[in-house]
Amino acid sequence: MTQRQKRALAIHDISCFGRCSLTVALPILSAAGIETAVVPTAVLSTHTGGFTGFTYRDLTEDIKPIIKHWRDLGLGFDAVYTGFLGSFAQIDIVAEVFDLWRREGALIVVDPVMADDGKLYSIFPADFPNGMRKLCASADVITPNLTEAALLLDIPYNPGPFTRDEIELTLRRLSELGPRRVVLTGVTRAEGPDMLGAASYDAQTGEVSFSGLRRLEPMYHGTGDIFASVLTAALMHGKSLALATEAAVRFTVESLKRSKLAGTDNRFGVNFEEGLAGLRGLIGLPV
Ligand code: PXL
Repeated sequence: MTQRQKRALAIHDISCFGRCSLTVALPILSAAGIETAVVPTAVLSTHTGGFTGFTYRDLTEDIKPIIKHWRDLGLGFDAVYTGFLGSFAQIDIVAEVFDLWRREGALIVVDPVMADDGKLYSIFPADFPNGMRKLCASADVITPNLTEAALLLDIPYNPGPFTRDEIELTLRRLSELGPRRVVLTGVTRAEGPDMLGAASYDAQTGEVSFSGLRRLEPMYHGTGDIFASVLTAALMHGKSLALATEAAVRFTVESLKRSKLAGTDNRFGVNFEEGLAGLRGLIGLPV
C-alpha cells in the first residue's frame, strides 16, 4: 500500500534572488516527496545579507485571510515550518497558526532566523529575540545557530570550540525553553577543531548526537535554511533526529562545496539544486 503523501506548510519570506527561505524550502521539501503549501511573509528583491538597496513588501496583512480560507476548506498539515519572520506581529500570527494545527498533531519546526556571527541582523530591533524565544517555546523542534542560541538563552555569544559537556548543557537549556528537540548548528568541538557541524538533543530520549564535516570557508548565505529544510523533510518521514541531522549536514556541505568550487559569490547562496536528485537516498527513502 502506498503511504499517504505528507503535507507541510512552510512560512517564510520570498527573497526573489539569493537562494534562501522559500526559494530553498519549497524545492527541498518537494524533492523529498512532501506536498508543500506556502505562506510568504514578505517579498524582497534579495535577502538582507550583504546586499544593499533591496525592496521589501510586507505581507503580514495577508497571512490571516490565507489561513482562514484554508480552515474553511478543512485543510490539514503534517508539519508547520517557519524561518525568517519580519516583525513581532508576524511572530504572534504564526504562534496562532501553530495552535490551529498542533492540536491536530502537526510537527512544529521553528528555525529562529535572526542572527549570525555574533550579531543580530541589522533589520531587527534589539528585543526581537524575546519574540523568537516565545515562538520557540511552542515548537517541537528548533534549529538555532550559535548566535541565535546565545540570544535565545540571553547569554554572551561564544563561537567555540566546545567540549561535549558544554554542548550538552546548551542543548538542554534550549530545550528547557519549550521544544522537545533541539538542533544547534555551526558547532565546532574541542576534539576536532577543524570540523564544523550540528549537535542534536531529544529531551524525551536524552539522546545527543553530533554530525560534522571538514570546515569550509567562506560561509555562504542561505545554508541555515537549506539545513533546516532537509531536517524537516527527514523528520516528516519519521527519521530519527540523529539521522535527520546527519543528512542535513551532508546535504548542506555538499551544496557548499559545489559553490565554493565554482567560485560563486557567497551572497548568491549555494548550489543545492544539483543535490536534489540524491536527497531521497540521503534521507533513507526508497529511490
Ligand atoms: O537565510 C535567512 C534569511 C531569510 N530571509 C531573509 C534574510 C535572511 C538572512 O539574512 O535576510 C530576508
